[in-house]
Amino acid sequence: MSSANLNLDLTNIPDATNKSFGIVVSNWNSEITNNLLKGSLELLKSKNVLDTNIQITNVPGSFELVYGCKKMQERNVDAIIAIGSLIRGETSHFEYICQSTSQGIKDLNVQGKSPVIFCVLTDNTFQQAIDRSGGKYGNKGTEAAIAAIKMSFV
Ligand code: DLZ
Repeated sequence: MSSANLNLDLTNIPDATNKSFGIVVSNWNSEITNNLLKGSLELLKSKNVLDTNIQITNVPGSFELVYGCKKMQERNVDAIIAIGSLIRGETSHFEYICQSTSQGIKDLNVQGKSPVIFCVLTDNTFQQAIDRSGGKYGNKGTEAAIAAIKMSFV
């Protein structure tokens, strides 16, 4: 279960002045994904990542994140954050997109180019997504940026 700032150990995050990052953002549920992006950018900048070392691309929905991240890997950034927000509907469509997106991003990591951080919320309700994108359970975009910095040193 999620709780506020549970994984937010700000003391052990290295300075990332010379690191480069790609962020691929899904436009679906953009109110949520824009807040996740904001959290990621604030954290990266707090660790001295230069604006010129952050490349952002947008894709229509979470299903397209895998393709967007694969293209981003070709730019040789040190780490990539995949940002999306999947919210359960009335049909099984949600499960298919969750599965394919998470498996696809896992596959990109197995290929061993730039690491891709999974910042895709998979919620049952819109409120749960709000709670995790700058609400009462913190901002998963911030946590993803911490993971991206740490992976950029691996
Ligand atoms: C189609 C769809 C649906 C129903 N729900 C979401 C969602 O909650 N979050 C999300 O990121 N994308 C959703 N999509 C769009 C798919 O990810 C994809 O963009 C389309 O199926 C086109 O390939």
